[in-house]
Amino acid sequence: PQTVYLKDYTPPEYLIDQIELHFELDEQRTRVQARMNVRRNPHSSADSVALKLWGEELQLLSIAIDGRPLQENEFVVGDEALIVHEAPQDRPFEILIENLIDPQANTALEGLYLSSSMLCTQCEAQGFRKITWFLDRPDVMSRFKTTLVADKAKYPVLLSNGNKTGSGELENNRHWVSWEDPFAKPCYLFALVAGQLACVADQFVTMSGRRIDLQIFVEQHNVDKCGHAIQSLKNAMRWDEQTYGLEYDLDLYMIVAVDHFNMGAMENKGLNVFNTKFVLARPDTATDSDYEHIEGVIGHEYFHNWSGNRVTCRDWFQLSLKEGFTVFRDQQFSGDMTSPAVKRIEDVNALRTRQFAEDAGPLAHPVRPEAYIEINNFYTLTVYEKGAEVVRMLHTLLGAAGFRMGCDLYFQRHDGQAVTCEDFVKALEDANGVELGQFRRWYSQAGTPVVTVEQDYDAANGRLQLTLRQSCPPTPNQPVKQPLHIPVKLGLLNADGSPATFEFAGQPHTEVTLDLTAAEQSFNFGNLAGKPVVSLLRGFSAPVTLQMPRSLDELAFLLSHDSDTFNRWEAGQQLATQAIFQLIDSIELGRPLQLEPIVVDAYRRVLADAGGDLSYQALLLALPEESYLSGQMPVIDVEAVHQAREFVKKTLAENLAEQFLELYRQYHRDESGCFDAGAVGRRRLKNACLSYLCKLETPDSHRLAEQQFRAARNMTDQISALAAIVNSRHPDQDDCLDSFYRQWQQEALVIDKWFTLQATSSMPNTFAKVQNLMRHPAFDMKTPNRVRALVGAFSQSNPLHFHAANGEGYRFLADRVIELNALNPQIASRMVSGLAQWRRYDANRQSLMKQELQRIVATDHLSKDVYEIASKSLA
Ligand code: HT7
Ligand code: ZN
Repeated sequence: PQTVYLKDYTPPEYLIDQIELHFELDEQRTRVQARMNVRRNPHSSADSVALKLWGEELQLLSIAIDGRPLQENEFVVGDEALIVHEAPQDRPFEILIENLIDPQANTALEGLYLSSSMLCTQCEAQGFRKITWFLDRPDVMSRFKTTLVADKAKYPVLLSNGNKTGSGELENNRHWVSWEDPFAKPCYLFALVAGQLACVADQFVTMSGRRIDLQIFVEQHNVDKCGHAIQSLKNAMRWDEQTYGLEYDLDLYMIVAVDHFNMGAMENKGLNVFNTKFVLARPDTATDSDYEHIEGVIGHEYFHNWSGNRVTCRDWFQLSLKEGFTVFRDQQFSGDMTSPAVKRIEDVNALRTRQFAEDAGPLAHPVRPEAYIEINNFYTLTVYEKGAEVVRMLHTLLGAAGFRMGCDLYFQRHDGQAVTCEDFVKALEDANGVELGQFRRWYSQAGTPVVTVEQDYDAANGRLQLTLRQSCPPTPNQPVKQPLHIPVKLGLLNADGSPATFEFAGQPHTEVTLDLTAAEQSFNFGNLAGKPVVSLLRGFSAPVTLQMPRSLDELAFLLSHDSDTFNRWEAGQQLATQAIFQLIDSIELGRPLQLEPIVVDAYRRVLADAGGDLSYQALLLALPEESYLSGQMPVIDVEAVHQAREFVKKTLAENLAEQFLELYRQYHRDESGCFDAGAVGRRRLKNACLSYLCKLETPDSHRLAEQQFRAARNMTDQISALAAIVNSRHPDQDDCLDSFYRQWQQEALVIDKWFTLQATSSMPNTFAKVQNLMRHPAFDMKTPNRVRALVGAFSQSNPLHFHAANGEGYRFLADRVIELNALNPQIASRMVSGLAQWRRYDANRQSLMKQELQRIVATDHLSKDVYEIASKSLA
């Protein structure tokens, strides 16, 4: 397969100013007519007279230029494109193409496909070429007019981008609806939907007083699960006005929820298509976290209307321009809607466990990649989450007001254009009169930098010197790294835990942001009354690994006193991490296990501090995840990590059983349907206590979990109790799982949870259960949510069983990847990631994982998607 390089970018040779699309919709034979106004691009210096239009899996019916049908020798149709040998050069011209497509055969879910009984499209990144031949690249922006014709009974609702301009009846029970989008857009933002859909409607009045119709389309049985999504949309619209001064631009905003979707949602102009998972919620079917994710994803897609749609990407290497920026915006939004402290910790936790692993492995790439075989493989944690961290650092360096001025200039300067990450940074520079030259390296350099710290305290003069050193390990094709511009937020604590005031650069401060730009740099802080405790990288001000040796005492002190909520949590994580690593050493040396009393005391204090934000308190109680701990080991030992972490959890439960039970009782009440921060926090804290208590494996703790499971009237309490049951030796485990299945068998999203709970259980026999679940009538390889719930959850969130030393987990995953490759290459390639980190394990596992990757690469008819990930993993 061919590699595409950023360095080879050239402007398009032709432009398409307008396209009129006419669809005769049918499940197996949809007829597409595309009438395009084409002209030579005055900014292209190419001199070929040929016109190449991308298209795949299409059946051509006719092609004409300016009304004249083309002869067979005037064009050629290949697997990937249609080439007109000589297109008119001296004038704009019209091409009319007619073709057929088969939505029912489309299991890859890109282009036009059938989801349940609904027809819908997914065009990002390059799905439009599966609809008709076109200049399918984001820097070709066209105005779209779309007419949909379909059977009225099967497809009473016919939607596309923009505003509805007409509709009517036809013979044979058919009807038509036409749509026009006044904003020029790249074809990846095109969408159509047809189906028997119910509409939940509302309105929003913008800051300038315009009334916008909001419509969510779902299957009839889901109408009662749209309230939260519509409220989230209104919250997002208001927030973007207040925070960025950005107003919605059409009169109508539509969201359609579909069962079959490769990702979370898609920001098509005026017509978002969503995975049902990120729309539907009712207190008894969705957890508090589901409610938060829905609000976040609804916000994310809405924010794309400016950061992505009005200002779009010049080419796909610039993907983070829209995705990194929009993730940053959705993170800000979610923080403002819930708790900024909790949201920040959750985001950093995900980044460090998952993106850091990507950045340290064979698939590492810069936020702005330089080469790809299949662009769908670059919708990665690096482009999205690290990209958001890069934007966050710009926000930190410029301050909130400076960042806003930069964004204003960016949107004003580039409205209606397809631009680059460079254009974004330049707008921020120009608006603030600053120079961000070195900062740009964050876009081009892969890998997670490591920052080390050396402290030198001069007691006689009350001065502290910190020497910071940065380095970055080699990544594929980047053996040597340049120093980055790293903002490091710092505060100092007095011996009594209060914030210290100190002198830095001649001024008194309680907090500063240091600009670390050199490989090694020293910073001096004066006017100190005594030796302070340093709180560094506050708020996780840069996506780096901070190596700062600390004693358990110092960590316990910071856990009690740091005024920075992120660093307080981080101190607790490091305390637990150090304790777990001591135990891993003992396991490997065959010594008895013992938990340091200081750790128990620290958690006792966390339990006692019941004031304030209970969601935050629950996070303080959560031990670092196994995957995060594994990421810190030179050679991952999955069994030792699991055993040591379980030991800590059980020991804390034994020593603090009374406190856990007391807090559980204090906050155990039925507040189903209530989603304010207080109720959510009470549920989180109570369920964290239950999870500890169940480690006791006593009849009392089993009873507590089962009572909560059976009495719960909200999904958070029900699934938390079931998780505690499934991860313990509870005698009624199977009965609870069966009764949950019977209760929820009509609710696909709840059944996904049922699959995931079983796939992620740490109990023995899990692999056999997973194999049985593959044969369950509710399992379906053509439904991405199901595949993620079972195969994805097992291979990515059950390290203990997936990495079984006999290789059965690896073989299982490779078999699934090979099956999926023929059905849905995007989903197949995402599943390969379970094997990509093979170099991190012992020799036996390395060889077993490699063998499976080699088997995948040797498969006939391998998709570009899977080939790229599997072959790069082996390289
Ligand atoms: N911009 C959207 C990306 C997306 C996508 C990409 C490839 C294949 C399928 C897809 N579905 C959605 C989602 C987003 O980031 O908002
Ligand atoms: Zn996005």
